[in-house]
Amino acid sequence: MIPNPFADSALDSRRSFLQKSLALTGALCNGAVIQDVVAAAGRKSSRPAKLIVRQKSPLNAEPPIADLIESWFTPTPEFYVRNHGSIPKLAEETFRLKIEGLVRKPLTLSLRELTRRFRATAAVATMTCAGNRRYEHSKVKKVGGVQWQEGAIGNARWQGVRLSDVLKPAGLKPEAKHVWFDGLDEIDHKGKTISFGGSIPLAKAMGDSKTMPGALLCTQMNGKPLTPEHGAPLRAVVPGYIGARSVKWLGRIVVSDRPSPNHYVAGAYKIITEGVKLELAEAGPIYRMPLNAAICTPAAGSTLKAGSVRVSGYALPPGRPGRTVARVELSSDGGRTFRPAKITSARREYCWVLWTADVPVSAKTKQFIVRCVDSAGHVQPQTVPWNMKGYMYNAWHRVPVSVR
Ligand SMILES: Nc1nc2c(c(=O)[nH]1)N[C@H]1C(S)=C(S)[C@@H](COP(=O)(O)O)O[C@H]1N2
Ligand SMILES: [Mo]
Repeated sequence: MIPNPFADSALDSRRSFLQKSLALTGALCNGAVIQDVVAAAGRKSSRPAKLIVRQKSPLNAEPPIADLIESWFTPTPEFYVRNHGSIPKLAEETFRLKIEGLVRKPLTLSLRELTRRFRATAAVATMTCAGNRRYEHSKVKKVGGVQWQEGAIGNARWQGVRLSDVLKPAGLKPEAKHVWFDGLDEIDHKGKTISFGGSIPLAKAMGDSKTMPGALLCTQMNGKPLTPEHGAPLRAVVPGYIGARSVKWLGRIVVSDRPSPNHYVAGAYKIITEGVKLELAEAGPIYRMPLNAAICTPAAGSTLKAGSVRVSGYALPPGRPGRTVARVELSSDGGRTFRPAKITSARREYCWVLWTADVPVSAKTKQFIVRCVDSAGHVQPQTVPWNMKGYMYNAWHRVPVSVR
């Protein structure tokens, strides 16, 4: 049995999260770390975290969005959980990571070997599910899968080792082009038991940006060992890519000349509209997360007083190297005019920003709309085409309100 992480006192776990984070500040003389910890400590409320369970088994849950934007770092108890199967309980002592495929020297590493042999690395990155905001696709025509609202997203400090450092001693063969990740969870799929797999191009695995270390093999999240539901004892974290590529309970890495044949690479996480075999064969896997933004307060359906209203939310840059969020804009007149919001957090590659805007409202105001623009001038789309699996919904986010 896995203890329910949401049942115990989240307040205590938040306290110890902050204590551990502060201990970490003492240990590392790194300006970025100190700033991040200050940002985490600046969290406004100590309300116990409660995730909204969208599915009990397998467990799929997202935080209420008003809580989500209380801090730039998402405390682990408030971080969405996305599982395709049961949460495996893996003993640290017997856990082994295998590295095979197009390598000169296949490796089998214990957790100890992994963390002792390779240099410790940390990165802050936002994780988001390709199905975040999926329920909006369902408004057009019902799509399958967990009906996520805007909460299948979170920002965390991930600690572990660089995948590139681990691949070096294994010795890459010249044909190597892709890296597969295999999870140790067991998933019922059409009467068979399969594992959850991911796949990323080798160039992404080795590092694609000036500021980020490429893919990580993580043992910690927010300064504490990974919890079972977030992949303990080891998970991949691929900054900038959809969450599905950050395989939890990582047991095997395979270097290959092609993407993984695992169902979650070859058969799911593709943009399709008909679901026929040819369409699936033609569509490539989704890798990067899309430019996106959402209003988190006020809640949809709120009744507001005429005057000025504080609107707040998050915005996410697309998962391309070097891209950040340049502007966030709000409209209260149905999208005719937009005003800039104030970005209140750090702006980093592969990380969300938090923002607020004071917006004048009158009896005529029917909704707020947010859209954002990235540092290359790309504007979040007004609408997006429907797709069968409800992936990558990133149209302007509209929140209906009434004003008295
Ligand atoms: N082994 C395994 N890894 C997995 C999954 C899974 O079901 N099994 N879900 C993936 C998906 S779709 C997402 S969005 C992220 C979510 O990570 P989290 O639950 O830590 O938020 O994990 C990914 N890694
Ligand atoms: Mo996901």
